[in-house]
Amino acid sequence: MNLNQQTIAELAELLENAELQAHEVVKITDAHPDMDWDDAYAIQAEILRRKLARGNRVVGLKAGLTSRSKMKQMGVDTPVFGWLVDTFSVPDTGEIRHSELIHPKVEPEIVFVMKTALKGPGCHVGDVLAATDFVMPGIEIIDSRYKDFKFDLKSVIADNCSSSRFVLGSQATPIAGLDLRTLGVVLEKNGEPVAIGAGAAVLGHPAAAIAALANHLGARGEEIPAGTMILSGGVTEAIAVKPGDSVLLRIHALGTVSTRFV
Ligand code: 0L1
Ligand code: MG
Repeated sequence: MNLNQQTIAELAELLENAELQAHEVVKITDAHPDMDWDDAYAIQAEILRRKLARGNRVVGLKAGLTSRSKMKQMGVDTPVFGWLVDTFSVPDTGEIRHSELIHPKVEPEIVFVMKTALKGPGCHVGDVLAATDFVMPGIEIIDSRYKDFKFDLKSVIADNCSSSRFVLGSQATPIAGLDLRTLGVVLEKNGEPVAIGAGAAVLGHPAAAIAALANHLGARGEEIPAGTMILSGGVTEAIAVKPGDSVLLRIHALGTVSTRFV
């Protein structure tokens, strides 16, 4: 690590204040070009520590930048990982206050809920399928705290991978007999399809994103606990939304989920 604890705490406070007060900041690597990967995840962990100290609860984990279209959109080439807390959760068909966010975008996700714990290293798609309880459709609302949604990989990891809100569908589907790679995904905005894809867009198989998360945590001596809900990453590029927009996601065999920005 190249940053000291005081700098990590200051950067975590800067980024969390930007989230809570809905304002942009310049990407933190501009002032800290020597920041390394461990520093980035340490800042992310410090933001979570601040939230837990205020009584927030972790309700899930996420993998991000797991599809080629997302990697291309953001100009990066590796997945990233983050956490989700209770205040990010929005009920299916519920409303999201646009003014609480900076420049939100929505992305369609295949969501896993784990039956048993998963621990890397060496975790593979088969391990994930064996450990999965069920899958659901989910809309993730990402809202980078960085100016113009522009960042590098270390800055976005520190910013908890742009996490801000998520909406889960109400249908839980067991994966037996499902090929998650061929599930068709249609994201609609105001009744019009705006992004279309299939599960295989996520690292060839969405379960590969969960395996990558287990291996990432395993390298840190941690695991995915049984019962964890995990967003496996946007199947398509993310779509910007404004107040008044309605968003509906349909995933073949998994059902629908929707939200509205007010
Ligand atoms: O969930 C995601 O794929 C987002 C990861 C962070 C990058 C972004 O803000 O697009
Ligand atoms: Mg996502």
